[in-house]
Amino acid sequence: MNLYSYYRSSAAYRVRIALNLKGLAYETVSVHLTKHGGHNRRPEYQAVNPQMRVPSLVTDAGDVLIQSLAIIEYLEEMHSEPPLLPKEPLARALARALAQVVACDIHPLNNVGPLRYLKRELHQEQSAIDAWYHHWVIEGFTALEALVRPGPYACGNAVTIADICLVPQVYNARRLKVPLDSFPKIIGIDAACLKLSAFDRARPENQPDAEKLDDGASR
Ligand SMILES: N[C@@H](CCC(=O)N[C@@H](CS)C(=O)NCC(=O)O)C(=O)O
Repeated sequence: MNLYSYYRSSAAYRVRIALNLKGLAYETVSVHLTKHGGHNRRPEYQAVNPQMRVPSLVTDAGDVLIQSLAIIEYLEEMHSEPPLLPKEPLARALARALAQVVACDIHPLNNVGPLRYLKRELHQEQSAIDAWYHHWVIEGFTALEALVRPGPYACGNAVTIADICLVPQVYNARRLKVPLDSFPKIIGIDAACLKLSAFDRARPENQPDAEKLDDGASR
């Protein structure tokens, strides 16, 4: 399989974790999101994913999947072990809900496109954009801190899709210097997950396209 990814993309980071947890081999195809206005905007990538975002996963049969949560659910349906969703329906709903707090409510507001729009079209100062970023992370994390189960993971003693979404969002929050002292449970879950090789290998700094530069331009 080929994963169109960018080392710092938290949506791609989610899929890397899921692939690693499932023990599925894949090749990284790097799509730089900031160089030359974003290589994701090139026609060759638009032909892969008309939405021009990462991640996209191309299966061995050549099928293209987009949207990290849809890709993760596809992997779950094709490769049941280890499960990324609890068996019991209420617990499954909670795992999906926690994942969606990150993927549907925090991340879209702090994504590359909206932040660029605030800067370039609405002419906001960087300090206002940073305040916006911090606000939505803190609001979402406050809810998650109340919702997570006694650890070590977000839904108890097994890793789920909730952890897969949470860890990349914590990475982004740290990179953008959001104060996390009020979220001890989230910090504990992040630390427990990062002890697992599947999470560690998916970290941005462990990707083939990792860069040292941090221009704050891509989330
Ligand atoms: N909801 C999508 C979000 C994908 C997404 O927005 N990816 C960002 C990077 S984290 C991206 O490719 N942005 C490029 C752009 O907006 O130009 C998912 O979960 O896959």
